[in-house]
This record gives sequence, C-alpha cells and structure tokens, in this order.
Amino acid sequence: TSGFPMVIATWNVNDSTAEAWRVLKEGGTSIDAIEKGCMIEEANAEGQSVGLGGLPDRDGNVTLDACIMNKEGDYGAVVYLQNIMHPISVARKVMEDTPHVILAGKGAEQFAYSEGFKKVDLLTEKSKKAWEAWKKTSQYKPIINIENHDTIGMLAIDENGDISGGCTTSGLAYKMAGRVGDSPIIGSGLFIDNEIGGATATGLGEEVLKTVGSFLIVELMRQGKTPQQACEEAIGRIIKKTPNFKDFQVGYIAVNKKGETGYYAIHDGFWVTKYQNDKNENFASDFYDK
Ligand code: SD4
Repeated sequence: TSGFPMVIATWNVNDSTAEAWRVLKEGGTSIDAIEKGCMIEEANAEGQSVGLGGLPDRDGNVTLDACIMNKEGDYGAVVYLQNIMHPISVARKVMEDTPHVILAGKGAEQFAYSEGFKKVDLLTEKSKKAWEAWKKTSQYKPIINIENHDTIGMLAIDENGDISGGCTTSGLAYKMAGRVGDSPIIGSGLFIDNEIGGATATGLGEEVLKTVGSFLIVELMRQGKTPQQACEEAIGRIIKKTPNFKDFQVGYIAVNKKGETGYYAIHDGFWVTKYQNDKNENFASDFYDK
C-alpha cells in the first residue's frame, strides 16, 4: 500500500499512531503529528522503554534520549535528559527555539524548565522493582526484543506530502550512567529528507550508530531502492560487520515520498504499527535470522 496522509511507528503503539493520524486527518502538519503521537507513548507508564516508567540505568536513574526532524531538514535533540516526561517536546523546542541542535543532561533539563516543562519522577514502582531484581545479579546483557526494545520511532507524511519523524526512548535498560544511544543522533536513530523519505531505528543502539543506519536507508532510497530493500541492506550491513548478531536485535522502518513503507529486523519479534488508508494495523516484520 502507499498514499498519504500516513504514519508508521516501531512496535505495537496503536494509541500513538491513532493520535498522529487524528492530527493528520484534521489537516495538521506531519511535525505536529509526530510530536503528539510520540507523547502518548512517553506518558504511558506501562511501556518500560520510553518516558515515564522507562527502565533506569545501573544506578537507578531514568535518562531519556529523543530527537525530531521536520520537512526542512531541521533537527533537535535531547540526550541524557532526566525528570521530564516529554523529551520529544523538549527536542522540538531545541529545534525551534535555540541556535543549537543537541542539548545534554543538566543543560537540557534546565532548558526544559525554562520552557515551562514540569519536574516529574520518572521511576515508577514497577520499574524500580525490576531494577532492584536486576541488581541482585547485575548481569549486563541486552535482551532481544520487547522489555528492552520498545523505543518509539515514528515517521509521518501529511496531506501536503511533507515528511517528519521522531524517536524517543529511555535507552537500554541498566545501561552505564551517561550512556547515549542511537535514538537522539541524527542519521542513526532517525533521518528525514523530505525529497526522498525517512527512516528510524530500534534495538541495540551501538550497532545502529556504527553503521549510521537511518541515513544509510534514506541514501539507498535516493539511489532507487524501495524502502523494503533499503531496510534489508542496512540490516545486512550490521550482519556483515558483527559476527555476534545472534545476541542482539535491531529493527528499521522506512517510508518514501509516495508513502510506500518497508521494515526489517535481525530477529523475529519486531512489530510495526501503520495508520494508512483509514486503517490502524500491526504488522510482524520479516527478519534475517531464520
Ligand atoms: C538505544 N535504540 O538506546 C535504543 C534502544 C531501544 O527500546 O530501542 N530501546 O539503543
């Protein structure tokens, strides 16, 4: 299927795509759809990889990464942000209201307060219990899929055909203090070129960063590949360089100017949600390691 308006996101996030779709159907812009859609998952305390309720780092601190990109190719990001429920909105403020593109840690948090964001304790009882249980063994090993990997990456096209994207996460559970993943880094966790399309990633950020996956996918589409072919080649790049690919998951989604989509992962268990042609649907992604 193709056509727009449309929105596609990593994982099963039907409420987020429904909210983005609502914005798009009312004639809203893709950048508004992205922000509003991502905010739904950030505020969901049950989701343990994004915003409120995100699993903490090894020391028990929830630290968030997010970025957003618009049709002009402008970009804004926050990394290692604490105590703020909606990093996607802070990222948008960085993009629109500052001369910079990335703000980190305390500086990002101070900026958020100055823009009127409220201080929120993001560590829920459920995530605190999970962290305390983890501390007993303190084994650090990324877990494939689900719990550990439901970063929301979202791509939207509005009725004018303009593309925007966003990506927001609490990063890998029990990461080292100070660790920043792929999600807020332009070209890795997200890339948009309104002439071509967009791509976004989920999974083990270190591997996405090393292959600059989302930029790669957009460039492959520029060379004529379909979104599906481009996602498969970007996964292939990781497989080729990383003999231990059995131990971690990466999933990509992509969209081109026509609203054609693609998605692919290393392992089984990656899902995407797409709202297009008035239907909100979940799809199981195809994968490399069969
Ligand atoms: C990261 N890509 O920080 C993210 C992880 C992820 O749900 O997808 N988490 O590496």
